[in-house]
Amino acid sequence: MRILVTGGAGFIGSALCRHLINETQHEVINFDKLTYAANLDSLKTISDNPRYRFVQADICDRGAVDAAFREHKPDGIIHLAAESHVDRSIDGPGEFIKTNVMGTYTLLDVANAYVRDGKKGFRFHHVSTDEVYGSLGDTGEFTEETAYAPNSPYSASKASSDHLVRAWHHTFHLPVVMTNCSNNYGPYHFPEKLIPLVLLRGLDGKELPVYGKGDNVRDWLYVDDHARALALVFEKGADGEKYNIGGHNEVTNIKVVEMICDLLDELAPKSFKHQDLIRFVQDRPGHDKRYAIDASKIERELGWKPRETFETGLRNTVTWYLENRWWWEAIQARYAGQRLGLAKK
Ligand code: NAD
Ligand code: TDX
Repeated sequence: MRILVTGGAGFIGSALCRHLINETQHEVINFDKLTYAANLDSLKTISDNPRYRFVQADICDRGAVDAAFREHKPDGIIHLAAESHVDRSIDGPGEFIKTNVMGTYTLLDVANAYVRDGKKGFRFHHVSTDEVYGSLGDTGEFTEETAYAPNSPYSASKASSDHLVRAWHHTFHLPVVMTNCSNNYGPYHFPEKLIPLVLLRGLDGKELPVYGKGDNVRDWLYVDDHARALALVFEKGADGEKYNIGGHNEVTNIKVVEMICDLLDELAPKSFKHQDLIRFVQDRPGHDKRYAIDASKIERELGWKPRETFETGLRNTVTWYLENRWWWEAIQARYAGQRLGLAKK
């Protein structure tokens, strides 16, 4: 199949493109605007493959989306392009509404016209987040039936896009599948997010910021496990269905940071203990307490299971960053790990 992947130069999108090219026979058209979060270096290993092509364009630009559909005639779309960082959505929500809501609308509208014009077997796979379900207390997990209760501008924009996809399926019978996953981590992760931020600051001997008391819980999913799940849902997911994807790895933020510190002590030892760099800092406004995913539907119906535990995945990740300085040193010129999202004017 020829798949239009939006956001294929981002963290998860690039893992998906690498997976589709290396592990399947699909063709990939990577449609990406190349925002600050994009990195074509993440695609170096596949960019010469004849089954891979790249289009630099904005999903909000209807003319460009139309042209990509006309020229490449995709058999389906896996839509990942988004503004993805919660802290940035606090500082500047506008881009999140534009890309995540209007961009998704534009893709749906073009895809719908394409199907109505006679394209057979097309499917629209929308990639979303567990953050649309809001925040959990000490117990329970998000299922596909959990009511939406987004709390940040980011999660509200993703929830809006989920609703648009649902509506296009219900009203226009556009063939869709949806996935909502928990926090991803792994190689090629932009260092604004907790794990790569702490890893790179730790390597530089800088203070490691933990928001609030560090007792917020995230459910970590190794990015290559996620990429396999996305390909599987695209290929085998039932029309109109939604699948939650998670790695069964609930960990408090302070524990995540301590684990990274211990790995750095082992793999890149310094004269000090990395845990001495930990600092508790002002909390994120509206900080969701806990996320946890019930992934039993995708496991039961499609036979997917994560391969990495948090211990193995985190060790792979730290090792990868230590061996691939070329990738992240180039990014540090654009973003050096400063605090974002304090809602200051
Ligand atoms: P990312 O920020 O690393 O990458 C986003 C990509 O989208 C970038 O390459 C960027 O250039 C591109 N993009 C942004 N605006 C665009 C536009 N208007 N037109 C075309 N391209 C545009 O994001 P990510 O972490 O890889 O997340 C990918 C998707 O998965 C997002 O939809 C996100 O909401 C979702 N998601 C992410 C996580 C996570 O932990 N990272 C968890 C759950 C869901
Ligand atoms: O410096 C930090 N210190 C800190 O304590 C940063 C950057 C984060 N945190 C905390 C906030 C969160 O509780 O760590 C946790 C993880 O933060 P992020 O890496 O920013 O991820 P999160 O806000 O949980 O959102 C991520 O998972 C869901 C992705 O960025 C989203 O795109 C995805 O939908």
